[in-house]
Amino acid sequence: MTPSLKEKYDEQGFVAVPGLVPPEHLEALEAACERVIARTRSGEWPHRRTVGRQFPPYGDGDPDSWGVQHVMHPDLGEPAFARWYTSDALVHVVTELLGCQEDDLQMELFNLLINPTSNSFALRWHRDDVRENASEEEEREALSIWHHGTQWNTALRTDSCLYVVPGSHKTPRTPEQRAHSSTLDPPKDPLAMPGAIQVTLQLGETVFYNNNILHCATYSAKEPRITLHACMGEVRGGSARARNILQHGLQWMKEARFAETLDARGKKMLERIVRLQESVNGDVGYSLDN
Ligand SMILES: O=C(O)CCC(=O)C(=O)O
Repeated sequence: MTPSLKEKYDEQGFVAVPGLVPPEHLEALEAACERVIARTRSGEWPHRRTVGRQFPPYGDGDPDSWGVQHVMHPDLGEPAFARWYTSDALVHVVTELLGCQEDDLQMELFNLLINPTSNSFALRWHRDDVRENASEEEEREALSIWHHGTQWNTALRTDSCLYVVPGSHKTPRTPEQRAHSSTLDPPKDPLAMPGAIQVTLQLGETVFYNNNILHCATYSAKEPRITLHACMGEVRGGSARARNILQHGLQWMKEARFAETLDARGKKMLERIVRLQESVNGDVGYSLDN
């Protein structure tokens, strides 16, 4: 019997799905991406992933960027992003992967991954919410917690930047894998990591992944990258998702003018993340060090 999407996702820690950018969304997304990338590269849009900084806080140290943060922010005035984030096709796959109902979904991050223009860049091997110096036991315990969320990359240009180790969302690193991932430096050859594969996405293809899968990425200044990078969770995740999501700074989502840009489904998803933000006391800190 062919395994379902969810079975593949649960087993491998990732699954690729074609066709989640229907023609009625593609043109508007392409145009919106072009505008926000230009605003980021010109320095006008301050929320960006800076070359030289792998994880939040990204700071402002380098004029070159490898990502545009918060593409649904009302200051960007680009409704195409939220329209797609709340679209039927996407929401149906996410509910299937999470095993939840639409009424459980919470709005989370929506960013854009782009190629730097002057310097190639890479992210080290990491799990998004487990530090690389965690002991085997700490790693085992962290991976046993189901975070009730999924992250995805959707390519608007052919994209071969991401590398993952299939199945590693469930198991601590072997001593050899630990040796390849215990420094803060990006790998010279990602495929030297035991078990690693390169993920290639064609236009419109999406890879959903558990963000605690062991993964890294390389960004060439010569290859155009325009990849929608987002995540969605469900309310059962509660505080287990808080640091991972709120470390990116989502206070702007509480502004009434943001809710006004959303349809009825989006407004309900927004209410759920605002509730999570309000339930968290104090600073959530950061998952990983730069
Ligand atoms: O560039 C990518 O595809 C992966 C990005 C990533 O690993 C991250 O944001 O933690």
